[in-house]
Formats: sequence, structure tokens, C-alpha cells
Amino acid sequence: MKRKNIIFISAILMLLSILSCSSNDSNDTNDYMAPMPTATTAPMPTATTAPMPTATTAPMPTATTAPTDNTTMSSMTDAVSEVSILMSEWDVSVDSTSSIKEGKIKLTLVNNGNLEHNMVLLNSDNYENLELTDDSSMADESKLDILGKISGLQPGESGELLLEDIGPGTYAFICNTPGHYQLGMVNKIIVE
Ligand SMILES: [Cu+2]
Repeated sequence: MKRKNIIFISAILMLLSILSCSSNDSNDTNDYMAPMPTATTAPMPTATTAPMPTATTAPMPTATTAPTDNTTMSSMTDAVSEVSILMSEWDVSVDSTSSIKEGKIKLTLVNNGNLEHNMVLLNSDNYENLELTDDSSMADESKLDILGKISGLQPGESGELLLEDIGPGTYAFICNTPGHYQLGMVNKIIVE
């Protein structure tokens, strides 16, 4: 291979030298014309053929495969049902712009009242007659199947609870600030 190349190149050089010599006889400016072909013909093909395929083949697959993954990822993360729960003394309301779909659910608790409130979401559709703590101040959370909590919020504050995978059903929740459950701070969300 190497020997063939050397023979080939030397043959070209010989041809070029013959051509340049013959043209040298007529004009001095052809001294500059002679080296030009060697410079343009030799590097040009290697420059155009080599980078072109690598540039078109390499980025294309990565560019097409990556966004499709991203779009499926983002469409899944976009499917988050957002629910606002508003608490005051002694009202608890559920405010969702559309029906709550199973899967990811973001609960936002807004304390519109003048006292501290919290939220304990139960894996149950029942908030009635929950067992109380020994001092009867609040629901006994150790006896409850709890999906998630938003801890105590001061008046005007809000807090969030992101639920990753919630199936269809009715889920009760309570405010378990001492005394508030007994005062009826309960409600439910319905997941379709
Ligand atoms: Cu409360």
C-alpha cells in the first residue's frame, strides 16, 4: 500500500514537473500556477469527503432520538393535576380547575385563616369518627393510613404536597392542628 502510494505520488509529481517545466518555458507567472494544482487537488477531496459524513451521520441520530425521549418525558410530567385546598376558620374547600386525574397530583394548601392549619391526606374515603389521641386533642395519626402531609402553615402561608402516583378514588383529608379536626376541618378530593 505505502509503496503504491509513493509510486503514485511520485508519478504525479513527475507529471506535474513535466507540465510545469514545459509551461515555464513560455511564462514566469506559471511558476505560481504549477504548485497551485497540487495544493487544490490533493487536500480538497480529503477535506470535503472526510468531515461531511461524520457531520451529517453523527449528530442526526442523537438529535432525533433525544427530543423524542424528552417529549414523552415532558408530556408525562405535564400531566400533573393541580389542586388547591383553602383553609380558614372553620372552612375547608377544594378548588381544582379541572377534574383530578390519577397519577401525579400537586396539592397546594393555602391558609386563608387567622390560625395555623395543616393537612393530613388519608388513604381512605372516610374522615368520620377517626380515633383521637389520648388527650382527645386531635386525630391519632399513628392509627391512620397517611398518603402525605403539609405541615403547619401560618396565616397567609401556603405549602405543597406532590403525590407521585395516586390511583382513582376518593381521598379524605383533615386539618390536624389540635382541636381543628373536631371542629370539622375535613374534606375530600376525588381522583378519576
Ligand atoms: Cu386547621
